[in-house]
Amino acid sequence: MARSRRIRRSCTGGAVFAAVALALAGCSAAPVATTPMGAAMGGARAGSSSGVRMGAPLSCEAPTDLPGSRVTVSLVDMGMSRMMGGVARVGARMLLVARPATVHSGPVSVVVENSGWRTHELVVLPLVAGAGAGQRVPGRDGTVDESGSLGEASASCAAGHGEGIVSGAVGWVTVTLAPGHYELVCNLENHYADGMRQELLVTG
Ligand SMILES: [Cu+2]
Repeated sequence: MARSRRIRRSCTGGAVFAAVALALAGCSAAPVATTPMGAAMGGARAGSSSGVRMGAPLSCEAPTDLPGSRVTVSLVDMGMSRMMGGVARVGARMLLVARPATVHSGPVSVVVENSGWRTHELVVLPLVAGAGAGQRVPGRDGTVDESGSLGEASASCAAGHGEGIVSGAVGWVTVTLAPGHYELVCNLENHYADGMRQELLVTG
């Protein structure tokens, strides 16, 4: 019975991560529940309970000596086991998980790992006082306003701007952040609406 309770906790604790664990790991592997990230990425990389590989293997790594604090962002396409191509519809399930979600002000190196099957990117946007992640309203083109962007990682296996981080690639960017609230987003068509955003808190 004790085992039953442990499994139950891992399947219900932590709203969004529980959803990932359920979707990607089938809520069956006890070890993945030790940390939210473990739940998300363990499931993504290990494959689903049906044995279908759900996450794209990474083909490169960011330099280990990037300046400042390091935030690792994992991008995941859920409900896919292979490249499907085309523009993502609104309602496609995607996930952007940044860890840690709080860093000190100053240089921050954001390392973006695309374990998804689609091409993605990562843009650092300021959040106005009182606003939360996910509150921007996409325009007709399915993207949000990037005014005030502090930088982006959109190159495959390279730093800074590019043509997008392809499936399995890693991109990175170093930005200088003052204390405040920021939103990390993927701003490819419909990806923001589909869940690719998370707040980053920068403390003094
Ligand atoms: Cu994306």
